[in-house]
Amino acid sequence: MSTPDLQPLYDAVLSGDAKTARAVTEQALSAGVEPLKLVQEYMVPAMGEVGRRFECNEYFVPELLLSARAMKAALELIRPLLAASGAQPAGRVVIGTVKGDLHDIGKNLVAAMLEGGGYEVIDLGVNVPPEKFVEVAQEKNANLVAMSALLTTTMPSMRTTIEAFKAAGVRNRVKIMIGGAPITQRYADEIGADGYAETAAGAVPLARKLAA
Ligand code: B1M
Repeated sequence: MSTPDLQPLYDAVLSGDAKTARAVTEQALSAGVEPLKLVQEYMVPAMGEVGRRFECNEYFVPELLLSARAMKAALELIRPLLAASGAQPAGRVVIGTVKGDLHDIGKNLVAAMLEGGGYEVIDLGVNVPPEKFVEVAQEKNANLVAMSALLTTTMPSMRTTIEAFKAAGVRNRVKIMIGGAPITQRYADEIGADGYAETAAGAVPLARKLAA
C-alpha cells in the first residue's frame, strides 16, 4: 500500500479540524505508518506552529482549544497503539500536570509511552496539587513520579511537590522525573528532581535508568 499524504494531518491540527485529523490518522495507521512518526513529524510540529501563531497574536485561546481538540482526536487512535507495544511490567508511575497548569497533551503522550514501556501508569490528570502526588504515590506504592508543566508560572509547582515529598518523609521512596516545554536539565538539577526528559519518547529510557 502506498504511503498516504500526511500533510493534511499537520494542516488539520493547525486549523483545529478534529474530523480530518482523525480521518487522516486512521488512514495512515491502516496504511502501516508508524504511530510515533505521525506524532513527532506532523502533530507536534503543528502544535509548535499553533504556539508560534498564538505568540504573534494571530491565534487566540479559542484556536488553541480547537487545535488541542484536533490533536486529541488523533491521539485517541494512537495512544492504545503506543501503550500496546510494551514489554514486561517495569514499575508503577504516578503522573500528572502540576498545580495551576491545564496542559495535558504532552503529559498524555508521556503516559502512553510509559505504558508502552511496560509501566503501570496512574494518571492524576491536570492541575494536580503537591499533596495529591504525595498521597497517591504512597497509597499506590509507586516507584516513580512524573510531572509535566507547560507554563513558566507553574514550573515552581514542581519544586513545591518535591518539597512536599521531603516534608512527608518519603522523598527517598520515589524517583521523580520532570518534563514539559519550559523545563531543562538545569532546572531539574536546581530543584532536586532525579531526571529530566525532553520528549515523551525519552521518558521511557529515563524511567528505566532511574529505576535501575
Ligand atoms: Co497554552 N500556552 N496556555 N494552552 N499552549 C503554551 C504552553 C504557550 C507556550 C503558548 C505561547 O505563548 N507560545 C504559553 C506559555 C508561555 C509561558 O509560560 N512562557 C501558553 C499560555 C500562555 C497559555 C494560557 C496562559 C493562555 C491564556 O489563557 N491566556 C493558558 C493557561 C491555562 C493553564 O494551564 N492554566 C493556556 C491554555 C491553553 C489551552 C487550554 C487552550 C491549550 C491546552 C489544551 C490541553 O492541553 N488540553 C493550550 C495549548 C494547546 C498550548 C500550545 C499551543 C500547545 C501545547 C501542546 O499541547 N503541545 C503551547 C505552545 C507550544 O507548546 N508550542 C501553549 C504539544 C505537546 C505534545 O507538547 O506539551 O510540550 P508538550 O509535550 C512534549 C514535551 O514537552 C514532553 O513530551 C511531549 C512530546 O514529546 N513532555 C514531557 C511534556 N511533559 C513531559 C513530562 C516528562 C517528560 C517529557 O516527564 C515527566
